[in-house]
Amino acid sequence: MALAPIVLDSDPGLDDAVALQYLLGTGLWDLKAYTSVGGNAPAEQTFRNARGLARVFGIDGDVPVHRGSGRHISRTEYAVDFHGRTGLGEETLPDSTVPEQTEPAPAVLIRLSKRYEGELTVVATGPLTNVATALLADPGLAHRVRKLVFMGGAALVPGNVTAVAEFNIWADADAADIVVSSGIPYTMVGLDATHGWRFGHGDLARLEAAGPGQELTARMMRAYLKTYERNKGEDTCPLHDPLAVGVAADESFVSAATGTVVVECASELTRGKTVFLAEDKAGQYTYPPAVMARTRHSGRVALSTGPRDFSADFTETLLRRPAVAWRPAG
Ligand SMILES: [Ca+2]
Repeated sequence: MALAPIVLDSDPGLDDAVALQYLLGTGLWDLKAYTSVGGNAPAEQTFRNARGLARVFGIDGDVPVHRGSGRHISRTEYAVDFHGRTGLGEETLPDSTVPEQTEPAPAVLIRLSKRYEGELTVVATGPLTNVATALLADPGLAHRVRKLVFMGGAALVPGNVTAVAEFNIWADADAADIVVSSGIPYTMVGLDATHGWRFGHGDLARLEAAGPGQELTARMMRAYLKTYERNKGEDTCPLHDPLAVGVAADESFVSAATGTVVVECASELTRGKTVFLAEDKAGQYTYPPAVMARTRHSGRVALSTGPRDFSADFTETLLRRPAVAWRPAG
């Protein structure tokens, strides 16, 4: 069976890094491009990280890595320090062995959506800057993509960067709102579901016992666990970005509902909040016509964990796809 074409658009980022490893480990996808976007680290750093990850996971000869938009659409400043000094904890990876691609990520999305019209899946695990930039340049993209699955948002639960907003959406709220109002078929995998699938010290011990090919992954997951322990007092960490990749292949990792997402962009207080208008509660509230018009486009929204165990699948899948042997310099 031919593998399904996919683009992974991410802001690596510790959980982005293992989302890539997980994607490769599933054996389900033909990764056509790996595109970067500013988020967990500045745009240039996430591009460096993406090139390094392509190298250490042994795909840099096959999968082009493209630099994303340098500027977010929302003109907001934000600071990030959650993912460590380089965005990958303390890891500085060896650079890719291939020359830099010159085609920017939004152009790649447009080109691949034409080449694989009706087939292409896009998974976005950072701010939606690249996807929105592509949609502004070519609104037809929305109707050529088979599905967009993005990690972001908080439908019915509190946020993680403000009381109501999740980081990826908050970091470029206008981009997110452009995407969910574009007509693109989307699945939102936000904190409602990602906080339910966790990675713990038992899972880490399995990676640590798996030999040199999992050393980098184990170090990154140890750093990620430490971040959650230090910042939130939790002894496990959520599998945010990997879950979006999982859901792209199998929605049963989450329980989802159909409805419309509207992103708050104007308010200083609630910027980045993803307001979820559930289809089955459509008659319950009254909104102004401009908001009601938004319900013309609906998507799937993960509201909790699903019947299939993602935590178990995640670690099993990583163990099937070790990094290539390399050592940090020094
Ligand atoms: Ca991310």
